[in-house]
This record gives sequence, structure tokens and C-alpha cells, in this order.
Amino acid sequence: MLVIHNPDHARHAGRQEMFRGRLVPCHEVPARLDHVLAELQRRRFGRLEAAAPDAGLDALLARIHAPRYLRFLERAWDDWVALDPANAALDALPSVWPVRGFRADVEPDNFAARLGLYSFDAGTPLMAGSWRAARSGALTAAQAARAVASGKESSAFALTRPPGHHAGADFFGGYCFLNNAALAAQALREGGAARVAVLDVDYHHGNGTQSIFYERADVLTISIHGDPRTEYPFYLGHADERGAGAGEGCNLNLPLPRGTGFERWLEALDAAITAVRAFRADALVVPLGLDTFEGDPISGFRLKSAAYLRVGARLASLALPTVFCFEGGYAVAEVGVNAVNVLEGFESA
Ligand code: OKP
Ligand code: ZN
Repeated sequence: MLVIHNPDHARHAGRQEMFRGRLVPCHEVPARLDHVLAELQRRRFGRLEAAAPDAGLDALLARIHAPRYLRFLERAWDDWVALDPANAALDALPSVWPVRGFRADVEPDNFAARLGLYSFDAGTPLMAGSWRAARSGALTAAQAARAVASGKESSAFALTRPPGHHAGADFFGGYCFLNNAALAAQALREGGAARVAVLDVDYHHGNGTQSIFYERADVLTISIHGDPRTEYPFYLGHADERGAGAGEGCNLNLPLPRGTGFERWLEALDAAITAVRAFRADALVVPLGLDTFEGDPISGFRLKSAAYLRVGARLASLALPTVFCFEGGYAVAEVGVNAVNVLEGFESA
């Protein structure tokens, strides 16, 4: 399997996220990706390539994200430091948001207000290298998708961070800035796949991906996740969200209670696979979160490391050109084994 990694990922290394009234150390750390790289090397799995500059990236970004959001992200760090030179030593975290009844159409001049306009939580610190890391991450996903779309590769793994599935067309949050999986799906569409399925197996609902494709009939979005009544991101991910307009019927949410073990989770995966078949997808994108692991510090499912081999094998039963995009997984020491188990299960099926 082709593995494309993001050489700039470590430029994004948040210090603290807001959690229940205090700032706590970030869970989404550069070491996560390093553990996956180390495990790939230890097992001699996959052919590793670094993402390389690509003139087509901006056009692809503009297909998924709003121009004013991209402009905001690109300039965010400089604007943050311009607010106060002392900010150079701090991560930017939002503290005010335009909820119901406020205006989102007028972009404020005040940077702190813009930070809130384009985000939905205070857990996603932005620093000097965030844009560069996120942009190269998007490039990583795009290149993995293009290699698969061209038929050169039957599957590829975009090994990148920061993750992407919580990022919407014009907002960041949940450790995500650019939606890598959505960009991969769009690149597959533009590379000739008429219908693309996105099957999100991260513990958290892929709200950004869902919202990006909610009214589109050419991309089926599916997410298996902790029930949003109790689990982050809380405000989206219920079973009655089925898509809208032309996209009616093209979104499937499979929420499961906190504490769910592998057997029940696998039933949900089989339901998801049945839906991908019924959709007659030409290609598959898998936002690959490993935070369904029993040892994950911020999640509540109970999958063991060996289960991931079977997850990979089930996904391979679809026999579709497939792009995996690295998402969550915060049991840092085990995330490499769990990720590579999925890939190995997929390839040896
Ligand atoms: C990103 B991805 C934990 C609070 C939750 C946000 C979780 C984002 C998960 N102390 N913070 O889906 O893995
Ligand atoms: Zn997650």
C-alpha cells in the first residue's frame, strides 16, 4: 500500500486545550504520527512517500472550503500576533462565538471575533505552524486520492495530522482545520469516480464531512460513533440526519452508546458496508480514527488491538479503490499498532 505522509505535521503542536474550566495538555500531539511511522517501518509495511508540492491544491481546497475561511486560516497567526506582540508566545484559542441569532455574514475586524466566527470549540489551538501543517496535510490526502483515482494504486493511506473530519466548509474545531477526507473524496470525484462513499470509523461523529456533503448525491457519508447525546461533538450525529435536497438519503449516522464493544460495533460496520454497496460507490474514503480503542483516554468504545485486523479485512470485502485518512487515536503508545493492524488486515484479506 502507498503511504503518503505529511513532512510538516510537527509544525502544528498545540500546548493546551480548554477542558471543563481549565487548560489541559493537548491530546492531539505530533508523537501520534511518529508512532504510526515507526510501526510501519518495524513491520516493513507499505511504501512511504512524503507529500510533494502540487499546483492543483488551491483549486481543490476551494471546492471544499469557503474562500474567506481559507483566507482567515492563512493569515490567522500573523493577525493573532498583530493583536498583541506578546501573543507570539501563546496559542490562539477562541473565547466568543456567534450562536443563534448572531450574524455570520459580517466578518469582524477584531481577530478574536473572527477566531470565534470560524470555530466551534476552545479545544483547537492555532499556532505559528498550524496553517502550514494543515495545508501540507490536505496535500497528503489529495495525493493519496489522486494515486488511487489514476488507477496506479488500489489503495493508499494518507498519514497526516492535524486530523480533518470535524472541519466544515468554513469552520475549525475538534483538533481539525482542513477536512482531509472530504478533500480526498472530492479528488476521487474529479479523478473519475462518479460516486464516492466516506465511511468514518473514528469514535467521534464526522460532523464536518457530513455538513460538507449533506446536500450532495454524489458522495455518501457514513459515520459510526459515540452517541452525540453524551459524546463530542454533541450537536450533530443523530440517526435521523439523512441528508437534504439532492443529498436526501446520502448520509447515514450509526451512533452507539459509550461502552460499546467490538461485536456490536462490527454489526454497525456491516450495516455501513451494506449501505456503501447499495449506493454503488466507485471509491471509498475511510477517515481512520483509532480512538475506538479500549485504552483511549478521551473515548468510550472497547475495541482491542487485534480487532483492527478484522476491521481492515471487512473494509477490504468492498473491493473498492480505497483511501485511508488518519484521524483520531490518543492512546499514543498503541496508535501505531492499531492503525497498521487495519491496513494489514485490509491488504491481506
Ligand atoms: C477529534 B477526533 C476531551 C474533550 C473532547 C475534542 C475531541 C476531538 C476529537 N477532553 N475534545 O475526532 O479524534
Ligand atoms: Zn475522534
